[in-house]
Amino acid sequence: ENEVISKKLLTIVYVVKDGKVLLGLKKRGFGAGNWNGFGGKVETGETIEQAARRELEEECALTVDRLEKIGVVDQEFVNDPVVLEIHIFKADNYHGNPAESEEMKPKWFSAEDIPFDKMWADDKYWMPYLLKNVRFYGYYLFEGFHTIIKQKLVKIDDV
Ligand code: 6OG
Repeated sequence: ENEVISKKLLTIVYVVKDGKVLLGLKKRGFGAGNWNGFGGKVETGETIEQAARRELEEECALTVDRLEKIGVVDQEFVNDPVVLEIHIFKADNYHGNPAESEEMKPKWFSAEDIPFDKMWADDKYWMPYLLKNVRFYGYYLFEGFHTIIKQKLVKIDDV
């Protein structure tokens, strides 16, 4: 019997400059109260990278020249047929000043001070890869919003 699933495409952008990572405190919606990169859903008619740039600008008013695709994470929740396919980008450059939006309150963190206890539980596993420019694929099955019950993380040549 075939299992019916639906995939949702999402983006996140991490701006990393002078050894610091820009994160935003999510003020509402999915993952509210967590620190995260800037991103959201890919809309019909746009590419994944266009969505990443749009969400970055909407959520913290920054634009970037170069955006590097660094990882993909599939996230599933127990008893939920929806798979979130999250495309993770890194930028080493930006224009503008990080500004608070309705969705996110931005703040720079040094690599040693990344607040993993207030982030999605998988981020601590792959963030070291992102910081070292190692491309990766991750799979995380969540029970609720905090507990990972199955996981996989591999380095890959291309994303
Ligand atoms: P909206 O529905 O608010 O977009 N997201 C995750 N981010 C990280 N770092 N780890 C996760 O664990 C995540 N699961 C989802 C993707 C939701 C935002 O939340 C991100 C989007 O940027 C697997 O538009």
